[in-house]
Amino acid sequence: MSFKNLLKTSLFGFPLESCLMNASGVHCTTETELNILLDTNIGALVTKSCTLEFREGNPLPRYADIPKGSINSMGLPNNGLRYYLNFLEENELNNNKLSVLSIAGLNKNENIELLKLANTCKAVRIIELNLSCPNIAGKPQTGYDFDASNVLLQEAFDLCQKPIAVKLPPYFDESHFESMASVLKKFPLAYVCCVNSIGNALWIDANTNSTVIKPKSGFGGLGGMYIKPTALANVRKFYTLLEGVDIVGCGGIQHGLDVYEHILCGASVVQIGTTLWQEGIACFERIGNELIEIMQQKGYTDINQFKGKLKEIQL
Ligand code: RRO
Repeated sequence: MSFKNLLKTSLFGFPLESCLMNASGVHCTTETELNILLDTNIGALVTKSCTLEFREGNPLPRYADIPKGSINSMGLPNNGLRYYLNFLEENELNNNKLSVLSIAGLNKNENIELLKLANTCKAVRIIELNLSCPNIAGKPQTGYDFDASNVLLQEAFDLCQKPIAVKLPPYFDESHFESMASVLKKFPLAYVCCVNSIGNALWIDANTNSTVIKPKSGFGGLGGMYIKPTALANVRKFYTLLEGVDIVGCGGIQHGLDVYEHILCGASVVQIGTTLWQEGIACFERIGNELIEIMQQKGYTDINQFKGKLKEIQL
């Protein structure tokens, strides 16, 4: 057996060669970037969240590396739905990866239009509905409004026969985990991805007394190591509250050990954002090998042997 087999998993019944994939927004906006991902040792890929039409996004600089992560206020720059449907159609038959379409309408009506169009495209296998873009001035994140999430999901499942997944913002309060879980339980979701960046963070450069990104007065989504504990808590909470639903972990994955911890909390697959941005596609091979080494040390031959098996400390 090849060691690579250790990374095998499945997502909504789709068998995947690896539990690693990109996070939407990183290395997936252009066809060139997406084609490179197709040639990479990952199990699935997801396209940049899209709107109906091309969007330029927010003014530059809108992304900054910071000591243990990143801050961004990209503002949903994307090439429009048709572009990503074309990519999926062109690659429908010639790849062995699950390609996921991410959508992020600026309002409910746009999300409904996106879903209607995606529903008619044979090449769309899973739609990741982004309920958590933190970077559009004046547009609150749908995932923080439980009633609006419920209404949107109800309409989405009424009109769309394709499998639908959600990308959630991070939650920080017990009651919010429960409120969102009670909404999500009503729908046969393909997966739940926890978490998007922590919105509206502010990183400053004290040398210049200024913000490090320009749009939204320097406020943006925080990613990287800063958010791993929050991401793990969200993965764990939704794994336990939504029994049987696949959880995709995202947040703070830099090493194989971070993937191991996400899986221990219940993730079936993990998405890598900041590290992919900073290191490029080589991160998948490195992180995969690090995870294999941990699994071998612990005697695991399959991620299902430790998935969700986090224990409470015993004194
Ligand atoms: O494009 C963005 O500003 C963005 C999006 Br859509 C998202 O979902 N998460 C993020 O950190 N940035």
